[in-house]
Amino acid sequence: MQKSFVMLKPDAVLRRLTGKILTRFEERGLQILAAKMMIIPRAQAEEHYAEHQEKPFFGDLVEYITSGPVLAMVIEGDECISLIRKMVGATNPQEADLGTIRGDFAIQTGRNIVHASDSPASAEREIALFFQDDEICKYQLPDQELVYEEP
Ligand code: IDP
Repeated sequence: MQKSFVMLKPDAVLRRLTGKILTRFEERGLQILAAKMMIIPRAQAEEHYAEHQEKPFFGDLVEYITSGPVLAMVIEGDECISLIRKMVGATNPQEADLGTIRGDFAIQTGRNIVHASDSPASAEREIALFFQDDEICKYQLPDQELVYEEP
């Protein structure tokens, strides 16, 4: 089982899309281990996006991500990092396939409504940046043998 850090950005929250997006992850069979609404402190946003520090859009990105509440989550499932990236779609919503979250709900890169870890290393780093260990719930879903061949 793999864990991914997924965050519904302020535009998703303010557009009241959180329920619709969460439903997609749940209906896929994924398990939500942690979820919290928060306004990200500036320093934490800068750390989260540290790899983009030198990019021209870095300032706007930090403004955007700290502009309102986000829903930060830890989601678990088999190979879920790449699976969730596929569900999220391309960074630029204009290039995102229909049926993906960005392809269905967003138009511009700077307002692309959702973040999802792109590798096991970033998932580990991002989860640690947003959650304490005791905020991540350990529990068994009752339908795992229906979702997985070998739960
Ligand atoms: P990702 O979110 O699909 O992993 P990254 O390249 O890691 O994409 O970029 C992080 C975030 O930075 C994007 O989701 C988007 O919000 C923002 N971003 C990336 N490129 C641009 C850009 O060219 N203009 C404005 N914002 C951008």
